[in-house]
Amino acid sequence: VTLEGFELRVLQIPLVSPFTTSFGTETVREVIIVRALAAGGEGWGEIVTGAAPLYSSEYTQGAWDAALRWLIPALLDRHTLAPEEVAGVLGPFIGHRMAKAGIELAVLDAALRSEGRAFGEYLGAVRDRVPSGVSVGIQRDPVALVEVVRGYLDEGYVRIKIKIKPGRDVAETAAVRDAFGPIPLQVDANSAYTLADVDTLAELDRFDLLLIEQPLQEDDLVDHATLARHLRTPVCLDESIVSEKAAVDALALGAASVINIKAGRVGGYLEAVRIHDLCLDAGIPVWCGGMLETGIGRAANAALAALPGFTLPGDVSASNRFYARDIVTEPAVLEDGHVRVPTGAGLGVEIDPVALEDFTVLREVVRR
Ligand code: OSB
Ligand code: MG
Repeated sequence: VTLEGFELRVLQIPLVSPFTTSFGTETVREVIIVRALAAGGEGWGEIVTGAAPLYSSEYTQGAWDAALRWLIPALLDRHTLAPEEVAGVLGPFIGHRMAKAGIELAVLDAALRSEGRAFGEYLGAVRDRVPSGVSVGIQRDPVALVEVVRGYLDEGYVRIKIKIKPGRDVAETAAVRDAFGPIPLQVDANSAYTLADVDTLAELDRFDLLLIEQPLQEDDLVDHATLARHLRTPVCLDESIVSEKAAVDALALGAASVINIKAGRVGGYLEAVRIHDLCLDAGIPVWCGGMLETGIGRAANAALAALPGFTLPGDVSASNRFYARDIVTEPAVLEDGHVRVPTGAGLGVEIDPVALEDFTVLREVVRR
Protein backbone atom coordinates (compact mmCIF):
# COMPACT_ATOMS: atom_id res chain seq x y z
CA VAL A 1 0.00 0.00 0.00
CA THR A 2 0.97 3.61 -0.48
CA LEU A 3 0.31 5.34 2.80
CA GLU A 4 -0.82 8.96 2.67
CA GLY A 5 -1.56 9.38 6.36
CA PHE A 6 -3.40 8.22 9.43
CA GLU A 7 -6.32 9.46 11.48
CA LEU A 8 -6.38 8.57 15.18
CA ARG A 9 -9.36 9.01 17.46
CA VAL A 10 -9.90 8.37 21.14
CA LEU A 11 -13.43 7.08 21.68
CA GLN A 12 -15.31 6.76 24.94
CA ILE A 13 -18.17 4.28 24.62
CA PRO A 14 -20.49 3.56 27.57
CA LEU A 15 -20.73 -0.08 28.69
CA VAL A 16 -24.17 -1.65 29.16
CA SER A 17 -23.08 -2.65 32.68
CA PRO A 18 -19.92 -2.08 34.75
CA PHE A 19 -17.14 -4.60 34.06
CA THR A 20 -15.12 -5.55 37.16
CA THR A 21 -11.90 -7.55 37.12
CA SER A 22 -9.25 -8.13 39.79
CA PHE A 23 -7.62 -4.88 38.64
CA GLY A 24 -10.64 -2.56 38.64
CA THR A 25 -14.08 -1.55 37.39
CA GLU A 26 -14.83 0.07 34.03
CA THR A 27 -18.09 1.74 33.05
CA VAL A 28 -16.85 3.36 29.86
CA ARG A 29 -14.59 1.78 27.25
CA GLU A 30 -11.87 4.17 26.17
CA VAL A 31 -10.26 2.95 22.95
CA ILE A 32 -8.21 4.32 20.05
CA ILE A 33 -9.53 3.85 16.51
CA VAL A 34 -6.98 4.02 13.69
CA ARG A 35 -7.83 4.90 10.12
CA ALA A 36 -5.08 4.29 7.56
CA LEU A 37 -5.34 6.67 4.60
CA ALA A 38 -3.92 4.79 1.64
CA ALA A 39 -3.82 5.59 -2.06
CA GLY A 40 -6.23 2.73 -2.85
CA GLY A 41 -8.67 3.49 -0.02
CA GLU A 42 -8.87 3.48 3.76
CA GLY A 43 -8.49 0.80 6.40
CA TRP A 44 -9.48 0.53 10.05
CA GLY A 45 -7.78 -0.73 13.17
CA GLU A 46 -8.27 -0.60 16.92
CA ILE A 47 -5.73 0.00 19.69
CA VAL A 48 -7.08 -1.96 22.65
CA THR A 49 -5.28 -0.22 25.50
CA GLY A 50 -7.20 0.56 28.66
CA ALA A 51 -7.43 4.09 30.04
CA ALA A 52 -4.97 3.14 32.82
CA PRO A 53 -1.99 0.71 32.81
CA LEU A 54 -3.72 -1.97 34.94
CA TYR A 55 -4.03 -4.97 32.60
CA SER A 56 -0.58 -4.30 31.14
CA SER A 57 1.85 -1.38 30.99
CA GLU A 58 0.09 0.18 28.00
CA TYR A 59 -2.63 2.81 28.34
CA THR A 60 -4.52 5.14 26.05
CA GLN A 61 -2.47 8.30 26.34
CA GLY A 62 0.80 6.35 26.19
CA ALA A 63 -0.29 4.55 23.03
CA TRP A 64 -1.53 7.82 21.55
CA ASP A 65 1.86 9.44 22.15
CA ALA A 66 3.87 6.44 20.90
CA ALA A 67 1.73 6.18 17.78
CA LEU A 68 1.94 9.88 16.88
CA ARG A 69 5.53 10.50 17.95
CA TRP A 70 7.24 7.30 16.74
CA LEU A 71 5.18 4.60 15.05
CA ILE A 72 3.22 6.56 12.46
CA PRO A 73 6.18 8.76 11.41
CA ALA A 74 8.30 5.62 10.86
CA LEU A 75 5.63 4.16 8.57
CA LEU A 76 5.07 7.39 6.69
CA ASP A 77 8.81 7.57 6.05
CA ARG A 78 8.35 4.58 3.77
CA HIS A 79 6.82 5.40 0.42
CA THR A 80 5.00 2.13 -0.10
CA LEU A 81 5.05 -0.96 2.02
CA ALA A 82 3.28 -4.30 2.31
CA PRO A 83 1.23 -4.84 5.48
CA GLU A 84 3.57 -7.74 6.30
CA GLU A 85 6.40 -5.19 6.56
CA VAL A 86 4.72 -3.01 9.19
CA ALA A 87 5.96 -5.04 12.19
CA GLY A 88 9.53 -4.92 10.89
CA VAL A 89 9.46 -1.14 10.43
CA LEU A 90 8.03 -0.72 13.96
CA GLY A 91 10.32 -3.38 15.45
CA PRO A 92 13.07 -1.01 16.66
CA PHE A 93 10.58 0.64 19.04
CA ILE A 94 10.41 -1.46 22.20
CA GLY A 95 7.05 -2.55 23.54
CA HIS A 96 3.87 -0.57 22.66
CA ARG A 97 2.47 -3.77 21.21
CA MET A 98 -1.18 -2.74 21.34
CA ALA A 99 -0.37 0.48 19.51
CA LYS A 100 1.59 -1.46 16.87
CA ALA A 101 -1.20 -4.04 16.51
CA GLY A 102 -3.89 -1.40 15.91
CA ILE A 103 -1.80 0.38 13.32
CA GLU A 104 -0.85 -2.86 11.56
CA LEU A 105 -4.52 -3.88 11.45
CA ALA A 106 -5.49 -0.60 9.78
CA VAL A 107 -2.81 -1.11 7.12
CA LEU A 108 -3.85 -4.75 6.61
CA ASP A 109 -7.49 -3.70 6.25
CA ALA A 110 -6.60 -0.99 3.73
CA ALA A 111 -4.60 -3.46 1.64
CA LEU A 112 -7.21 -6.24 1.79
CA ARG A 113 -10.15 -3.92 1.04
CA SER A 114 -8.38 -2.63 -2.04
CA GLU A 115 -7.78 -6.23 -3.18
CA GLY A 116 -11.35 -7.26 -2.33
CA ARG A 117 -9.98 -9.99 -0.08
CA ALA A 118 -11.46 -10.99 3.31
CA PHE A 119 -9.31 -10.79 6.45
CA GLY A 120 -10.40 -14.28 7.55
CA GLU A 121 -9.40 -15.86 4.27
CA TYR A 122 -6.07 -13.97 4.44
CA LEU A 123 -5.31 -15.23 7.97
CA GLY A 124 -6.24 -18.83 7.14
CA ALA A 125 -9.73 -19.18 8.62
CA VAL A 126 -11.28 -22.63 8.18
CA ARG A 127 -14.72 -21.88 9.69
CA ASP A 128 -17.50 -19.46 8.76
CA ARG A 129 -18.60 -18.94 12.37
CA VAL A 130 -16.97 -19.33 15.79
CA PRO A 131 -18.36 -20.55 19.11
CA SER A 132 -18.94 -17.65 21.45
CA GLY A 133 -17.91 -17.52 25.10
CA VAL A 134 -18.57 -14.68 27.50
CA SER A 135 -16.35 -13.08 30.12
CA VAL A 136 -18.35 -12.24 33.24
CA GLY A 137 -17.05 -9.59 35.61
CA ILE A 138 -16.94 -9.85 39.40
CA GLN A 139 -20.42 -9.18 40.80
CA ARG A 140 -21.70 -7.95 44.16
CA ASP A 141 -21.97 -11.50 45.53
CA PRO A 142 -22.30 -15.11 44.31
CA VAL A 143 -26.10 -14.85 44.10
CA ALA A 144 -25.85 -11.86 41.76
CA LEU A 145 -23.18 -13.68 39.75
CA VAL A 146 -25.44 -16.70 39.23
CA GLU A 147 -28.21 -14.46 37.91
CA VAL A 148 -25.88 -12.68 35.47
CA VAL A 149 -24.50 -16.03 34.24
CA ARG A 150 -28.06 -17.35 33.84
CA GLY A 151 -28.84 -14.45 31.52
CA TYR A 152 -25.85 -15.22 29.28
CA LEU A 153 -26.65 -18.95 29.21
CA ASP A 154 -30.23 -18.09 28.21
CA GLU A 155 -28.85 -15.99 25.36
CA GLY A 156 -26.93 -19.03 24.13
CA TYR A 157 -23.31 -18.41 25.08
CA VAL A 158 -21.52 -21.76 24.92
CA ARG A 159 -18.86 -21.11 27.55
CA ILE A 160 -18.74 -19.01 30.70
CA LYS A 161 -15.61 -17.37 32.09
CA ILE A 162 -15.85 -15.71 35.48
CA LYS A 163 -13.37 -13.19 36.79
CA ILE A 164 -11.90 -14.05 40.19
CA LYS A 165 -9.63 -12.40 42.75
CA PRO A 166 -8.47 -13.33 46.26
CA GLY A 167 -11.53 -13.66 48.49
CA ARG A 168 -13.87 -13.76 45.49
CA ASP A 169 -12.96 -17.13 44.02
CA VAL A 170 -13.98 -20.47 45.55
CA ALA A 171 -17.47 -19.41 46.66
CA GLU A 172 -18.27 -17.76 43.31
CA THR A 173 -17.01 -20.73 41.29
CA ALA A 174 -18.94 -23.13 43.53
CA ALA A 175 -22.12 -21.07 43.14
CA VAL A 176 -21.94 -21.12 39.34
CA ARG A 177 -21.08 -24.82 39.20
CA ASP A 178 -23.88 -25.72 41.64
CA ALA A 179 -26.45 -23.62 39.78
CA PHE A 180 -25.75 -24.84 36.25
CA GLY A 181 -24.05 -28.24 36.47
CA PRO A 182 -21.53 -29.33 33.83
CA ILE A 183 -21.44 -26.20 31.63
CA PRO A 184 -18.08 -25.29 30.05
CA LEU A 185 -16.66 -23.03 32.78
CA GLN A 186 -13.31 -21.31 33.34
CA VAL A 187 -11.91 -18.58 35.59
CA ASP A 188 -9.63 -15.60 34.98
CA ALA A 189 -7.54 -14.07 37.80
CA ASN A 190 -5.78 -11.34 35.80
CA SER A 191 -2.53 -11.83 37.78
CA ALA A 192 -4.13 -11.37 41.21
CA TYR A 193 -2.43 -14.26 43.06
CA THR A 194 1.04 -15.38 44.14
CA LEU A 195 2.49 -18.83 44.75
CA ALA A 196 1.55 -18.37 48.41
CA ASP A 197 -2.08 -18.84 47.29
CA VAL A 198 -1.49 -22.36 45.94
CA ASP A 199 -3.85 -23.99 48.45
CA THR A 200 -6.75 -21.68 47.52
CA LEU A 201 -6.13 -22.20 43.82
CA ALA A 202 -5.96 -25.99 44.33
CA GLU A 203 -9.45 -25.80 45.86
CA LEU A 204 -10.70 -24.85 42.41
CA ASP A 205 -9.62 -28.28 41.13
CA ARG A 206 -12.87 -29.82 42.33
CA PHE A 207 -14.95 -27.73 39.90
CA ASP A 208 -13.64 -29.38 36.70
CA LEU A 209 -12.81 -26.06 35.10
CA LEU A 210 -11.65 -25.89 31.49
CA LEU A 211 -8.73 -23.81 32.74
CA ILE A 212 -7.51 -21.13 35.10
CA GLU A 213 -6.31 -18.04 33.25
CA GLN A 214 -3.30 -15.98 34.36
CA PRO A 215 -3.30 -16.63 38.12
CA LEU A 216 0.14 -14.99 38.65
CA GLN A 217 1.98 -11.91 37.40
CA GLU A 218 2.92 -11.24 33.79
CA ASP A 219 6.61 -12.03 34.29
CA ASP A 220 6.11 -15.04 36.62
CA LEU A 221 6.72 -17.76 34.02
CA VAL A 222 8.71 -19.99 36.37
CA ASP A 223 6.15 -19.57 39.16
CA HIS A 224 3.36 -20.49 36.75
CA ALA A 225 5.26 -23.68 35.91
CA THR A 226 5.59 -24.44 39.63
CA LEU A 227 1.92 -23.70 40.23
CA ALA A 228 0.85 -25.85 37.26
CA ARG A 229 2.54 -28.86 38.90
CA HIS A 230 0.31 -28.36 41.97
CA LEU A 231 -2.99 -28.03 40.09
CA ARG A 232 -5.18 -30.44 38.18
CA THR A 233 -6.89 -27.47 36.47
CA PRO A 234 -4.99 -26.56 33.28
CA VAL A 235 -3.09 -23.27 33.55
CA CYS A 236 -3.74 -20.86 30.66
CA LEU A 237 -1.63 -17.75 30.13
CA ASP A 238 -2.95 -14.39 28.91
CA GLU A 239 -0.87 -11.41 30.15
CA SER A 240 2.41 -13.40 30.10
CA ILE A 241 2.24 -14.22 26.39
CA VAL A 242 3.45 -10.96 24.89
CA SER A 243 5.11 -12.49 21.81
CA GLU A 244 5.80 -15.72 19.95
CA LYS A 245 9.08 -15.91 21.91
CA ALA A 246 7.22 -15.67 25.22
CA ALA A 247 4.95 -18.50 24.05
CA VAL A 248 7.96 -20.66 23.14
CA ASP A 249 9.48 -20.01 26.57
CA ALA A 250 6.22 -20.66 28.43
CA LEU A 251 5.75 -24.00 26.69
CA ALA A 252 9.38 -24.98 27.26
CA LEU A 253 9.02 -24.26 30.98
CA GLY A 254 5.66 -26.01 31.35
CA ALA A 255 4.12 -22.71 32.47
CA ALA A 256 0.98 -23.16 30.38
CA SER A 257 -1.00 -26.00 28.83
CA VAL A 258 -3.44 -23.61 27.09
CA ILE A 259 -2.83 -20.16 25.59
CA ASN A 260 -5.19 -17.18 25.24
CA ILE A 261 -4.23 -15.31 22.06
CA LYS A 262 -4.96 -11.58 21.88
CA ALA A 263 -3.58 -9.77 18.86
CA GLY A 264 -3.17 -6.49 20.75
CA ARG A 265 -1.14 -8.03 23.55
CA VAL A 266 1.29 -9.72 21.12
CA GLY A 267 1.77 -6.79 18.74
CA GLY A 268 -0.56 -7.74 15.93
CA TYR A 269 -2.67 -10.31 14.13
CA LEU A 270 0.31 -11.67 12.19
CA GLU A 271 2.23 -12.40 15.42
CA ALA A 272 -1.01 -13.90 16.77
CA VAL A 273 -1.10 -16.29 13.80
CA ARG A 274 2.53 -17.28 14.48
CA ILE A 275 1.62 -18.17 18.08
CA HIS A 276 -1.37 -20.12 16.78
CA ASP A 277 0.88 -22.04 14.37
CA LEU A 278 3.40 -22.79 17.11
CA CYS A 279 0.69 -24.08 19.45
CA LEU A 280 -0.99 -26.13 16.72
CA ASP A 281 2.37 -27.84 16.08
CA ALA A 282 2.91 -28.39 19.80
CA GLY A 283 -0.62 -29.73 20.43
CA ILE A 284 -1.43 -26.82 22.74
CA PRO A 285 -5.05 -25.62 22.52
CA VAL A 286 -5.56 -21.89 22.01
CA TRP A 287 -8.56 -19.57 22.18
CA CYS A 288 -9.15 -15.98 21.20
CA GLY A 289 -9.20 -13.48 24.04
CA GLY A 290 -10.97 -10.15 23.97
CA MET A 291 -10.37 -6.56 25.04
CA LEU A 292 -13.93 -5.22 24.89
CA GLU A 293 -13.42 -4.56 21.20
CA THR A 294 -15.65 -2.37 19.06
CA GLY A 295 -17.04 -3.83 15.85
CA ILE A 296 -13.66 -3.33 14.21
CA GLY A 297 -11.59 -5.49 16.56
CA ARG A 298 -14.50 -7.87 17.08
CA ALA A 299 -14.65 -8.62 13.33
CA ALA A 300 -10.88 -9.19 13.33
CA ASN A 301 -11.10 -11.49 16.36
CA ALA A 302 -13.87 -13.57 14.80
CA ALA A 303 -11.63 -14.10 11.76
CA LEU A 304 -8.63 -15.06 13.91
CA ALA A 305 -10.72 -17.43 16.03
CA ALA A 306 -11.71 -19.29 12.85
CA LEU A 307 -8.17 -20.68 12.42
CA PRO A 308 -7.89 -24.44 12.98
CA GLY A 309 -5.94 -24.36 16.27
CA PHE A 310 -8.62 -22.32 18.07
CA THR A 311 -10.21 -25.40 19.57
CA LEU A 312 -11.66 -23.74 22.68
CA PRO A 313 -14.47 -21.12 22.58
CA GLY A 314 -13.07 -17.60 22.81
CA ASP A 315 -14.16 -14.34 24.40
CA VAL A 316 -15.67 -13.37 21.05
CA SER A 317 -19.10 -12.40 22.25
CA ALA A 318 -21.83 -10.36 20.60
CA SER A 319 -21.34 -6.60 20.55
CA ASN A 320 -24.39 -6.12 22.79
CA ARG A 321 -22.63 -7.97 25.64
CA PHE A 322 -20.76 -4.68 26.15
CA TYR A 323 -22.36 -1.98 24.01
CA ALA A 324 -25.85 -0.65 23.30
CA ARG A 325 -24.49 1.06 20.20
CA ASP A 326 -21.44 -0.01 18.16
CA ILE A 327 -19.42 2.00 15.65
CA VAL A 328 -20.05 -0.46 12.79
CA THR A 329 -23.29 -0.82 10.86
CA GLU A 330 -23.55 -4.60 11.41
CA PRO A 331 -22.31 -5.40 14.91
CA ALA A 332 -21.49 -9.00 15.84
CA VAL A 333 -24.60 -10.87 16.94
CA LEU A 334 -25.07 -14.21 18.70
CA GLU A 335 -26.67 -16.87 16.50
CA ASP A 336 -27.08 -20.31 18.03
CA GLY A 337 -24.17 -19.57 20.39
CA HIS A 338 -21.88 -18.49 17.55
CA VAL A 339 -20.58 -15.32 15.94
CA ARG A 340 -20.22 -15.18 12.18
CA VAL A 341 -16.85 -14.56 10.51
CA PRO A 342 -17.33 -11.57 8.17
CA THR A 343 -16.73 -12.37 4.50
CA GLY A 344 -16.68 -8.89 2.93
CA ALA A 345 -13.46 -7.24 1.78
CA GLY A 346 -10.95 -6.50 4.55
CA LEU A 347 -12.52 -6.72 7.99
CA GLY A 348 -15.91 -6.96 6.27
CA VAL A 349 -17.58 -4.33 8.46
CA GLU A 350 -18.59 -0.78 7.58
CA ILE A 351 -18.09 2.13 9.94
CA ASP A 352 -21.16 4.05 11.14
CA PRO A 353 -19.76 7.56 10.76
CA VAL A 354 -22.36 9.15 13.04
CA ALA A 355 -21.67 6.73 15.89
CA LEU A 356 -17.92 7.11 15.37
CA GLU A 357 -18.23 10.87 15.63
CA ASP A 358 -20.58 10.73 18.62
CA PHE A 359 -18.11 8.68 20.69
CA THR A 360 -14.99 10.61 19.63
CA VAL A 361 -13.36 12.72 22.36
CA LEU A 362 -10.02 13.38 20.63
CA ARG A 363 -8.97 13.31 16.97
CA GLU A 364 -5.71 13.86 15.11
CA VAL A 365 -4.81 13.50 11.44
CA VAL A 366 -1.21 13.03 10.26
CA ARG A 367 -0.37 13.32 6.59
CA ARG A 368 2.82 12.47 4.81
O1 OSB B 1 -8.12 -10.76 30.90
O2 OSB B 1 -9.24 -11.43 29.25
C1 OSB B 1 -8.92 -10.53 30.03
C2 OSB B 1 -11.02 -7.46 29.30
C3 OSB B 1 -10.08 -6.45 29.47
C4 OSB B 1 -8.82 -6.79 29.85
C5 OSB B 1 -8.48 -8.12 30.06
C6 OSB B 1 -9.40 -9.12 29.87
C7 OSB B 1 -10.71 -8.78 29.52
C8 OSB B 1 -11.78 -9.74 29.38
C9 OSB B 1 -12.92 -9.36 28.48
O3 OSB B 1 -11.85 -10.77 30.00
C10 OSB B 1 -12.94 -10.19 27.25
C11 OSB B 1 -13.91 -9.66 26.22
O4 OSB B 1 -13.56 -8.70 25.49
O5 OSB B 1 -14.98 -10.20 26.11
MG1 MG C 1 -7.49 -12.74 30.74
